[in-house]
Amino acid sequence: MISGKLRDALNKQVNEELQSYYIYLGIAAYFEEKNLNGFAHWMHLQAEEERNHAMRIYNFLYDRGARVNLLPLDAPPAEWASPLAAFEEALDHERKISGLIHHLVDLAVEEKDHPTQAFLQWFVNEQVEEEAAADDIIQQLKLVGDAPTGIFLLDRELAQRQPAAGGESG
Ligand code: OFO
Repeated sequence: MISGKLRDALNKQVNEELQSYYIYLGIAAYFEEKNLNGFAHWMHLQAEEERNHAMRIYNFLYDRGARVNLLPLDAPPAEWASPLAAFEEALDHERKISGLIHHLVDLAVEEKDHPTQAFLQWFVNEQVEEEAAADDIIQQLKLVGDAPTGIFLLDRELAQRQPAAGGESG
């Protein structure tokens, strides 16, 4: 049986993942508005991954005999100064999420909850990939600067992103 402390912290993480979904949906809408359809496609897939992360934790809580309490979400911003600013916000957000995941692992260790520790390892690794992916795009955007041809080519590249395999993974 999962402890009340860990249950509440995982419930909060369901909310954080859904908040991530909402922020990335907001960024996708901003790209859509700018006719950057490849950027929007990339962000839609990222948003979907976040919803899947929330569902992983949701399902885990029920598997452990706990219940899920859904919490309110904040409205994301509607505007960013540039595609670079939007991706920088995404990376800052992922760094915050990594910190929260690490805190959850610490709590699971304190509570001597081995199943939760094992469960969270997937998220620890996923965060490394997510931070690296956002940082990679930020570096490309910095190289391109305001050059329309560079933005156009990057938009085409981001349009190639494929959904993560395996339903709720990724
Ligand atoms: Fe982007 O992170 Fe979920 O966990």
